[in-house]
Amino acid sequence: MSSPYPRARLAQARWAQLSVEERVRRISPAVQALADRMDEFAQRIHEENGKPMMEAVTHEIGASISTMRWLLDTAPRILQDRSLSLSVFPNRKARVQRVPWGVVLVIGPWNVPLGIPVSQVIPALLAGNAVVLKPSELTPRSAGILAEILGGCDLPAGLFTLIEGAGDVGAELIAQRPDKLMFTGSVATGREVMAAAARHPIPVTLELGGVDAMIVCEDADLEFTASAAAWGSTFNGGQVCASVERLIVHASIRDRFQSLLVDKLERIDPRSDLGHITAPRQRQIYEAHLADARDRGLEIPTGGRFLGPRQLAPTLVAGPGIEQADVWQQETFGPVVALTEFTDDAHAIALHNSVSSGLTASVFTADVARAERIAGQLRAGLVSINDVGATLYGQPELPWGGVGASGFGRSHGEEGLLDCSWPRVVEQTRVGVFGPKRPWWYPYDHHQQALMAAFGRGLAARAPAQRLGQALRAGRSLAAMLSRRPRL
Ligand code: TXE
Repeated sequence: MSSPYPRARLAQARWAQLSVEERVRRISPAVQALADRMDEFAQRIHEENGKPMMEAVTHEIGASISTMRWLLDTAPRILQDRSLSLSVFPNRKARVQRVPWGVVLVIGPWNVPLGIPVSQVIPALLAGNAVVLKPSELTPRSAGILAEILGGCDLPAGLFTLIEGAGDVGAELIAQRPDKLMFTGSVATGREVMAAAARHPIPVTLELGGVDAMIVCEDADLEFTASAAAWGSTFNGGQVCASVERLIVHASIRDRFQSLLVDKLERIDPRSDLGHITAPRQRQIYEAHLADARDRGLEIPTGGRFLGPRQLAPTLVAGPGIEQADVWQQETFGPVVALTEFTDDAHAIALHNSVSSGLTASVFTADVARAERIAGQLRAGLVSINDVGATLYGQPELPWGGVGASGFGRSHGEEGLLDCSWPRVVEQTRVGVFGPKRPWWYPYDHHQQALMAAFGRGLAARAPAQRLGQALRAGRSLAAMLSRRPRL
């Protein structure tokens, strides 16, 4: 494979010279292009990925439009130079500039084949980078929408390149040494990608999914919460990084909640509502997790069977010991949800934090203060009170990403945009402010040391009198230094 990077680097050198406002102006037509061809693009994603049209319109096109709109509106503010006043050197001027990485490699997944690349490619371009996108081999046509809408923009040739291929192509593109890597996919591949990037090293952002949990308190609106759980665990056929995979339900309402949920899961229409399996290999993961649950003697109150080659019936798994089962510990990435009960809030928090990943979480209760207390102790990148965390993916201001096995770094929000560049500090001062040399340069002597000691103590002191005392000591030492020390 010939490397796309030399061309990308030439384009990037020109692109980085433009102001952020000019980059915004040039990328802006892509938003309208996406909106104009919404139905056609949604149809393409629906056919290739298997998600319902409603989800293609909302989670792919709609979320992409909201993300792009916000980025275009706010990038000039977020990426502008930031002036700093300095506490140690108040006489100096400093500012932080955002410098593009150069060429950013984005390796995309198949579950949100347009929305996820948009949230990484567009901020990377706005920050002044060139981008090479390697979409999933299962959904190249959906990711190709991005190439089409950017194709109508006035961008230097080679600034954005889409390279199709499987994992070997992704590995080769890492070996060819981009300047920054954004990866979305499985934990196993994330580890490989990070190890390959470490050789150079290339900075990485990893979004590796999760086994996200919903905590249902005894005072929650159970009808509403069961509907949230049914949707949150099954939309896009459950192939969502922030899908609700675990339910932690207060013991006093567990039976009622479970029967409401079973009823709602059974009423999901597989023809119009339930997404199809996109990656055929997912079927083996579903089968393995269900076999593990059966081996452990867990109950499967509904589902647990395939409706065809590409659909698993919405499935609930419950019973004692579920916290050790695969459905609890690992991402099933299908329409499967595991349920257990809690007795008090500390128990719910411990159950939530009993897994190695933490992308999103939710707490359903009428008591917002209680939910805030719980949220403050959950190990997750985003906690929603009374909604499913996945909903917030379409809210572009909110940084998106996880902790632990869910990866690190963020897309979306200021954090996501800043992750597309590195900070360069430019600082300036004048020559000869305190004599011919800086007071801390050679040669060292006891006056200089006394000056630095007084300065340190002055910084530590809170009382004005103490500060003044140290300032006087520092002044005396400085005067002694300037008068006695031979010049170097
Ligand atoms: O993803 P892979 P898979 C999780 C989910 C799912 C599991 C398996 O749990 O069940 O991953 O999915 C490219 N070097 N998520 O196997 O392999 C590959 O071509 C460089 C979570 O399909 O991680 C594709 O473009 N690149 C999730 C991308 O990596 C490599 C989204 C993802 O593929 C590579 C999808 C290599 N060595 C799956 N090997 C989320 N976080 O939302 C593969 N790729």
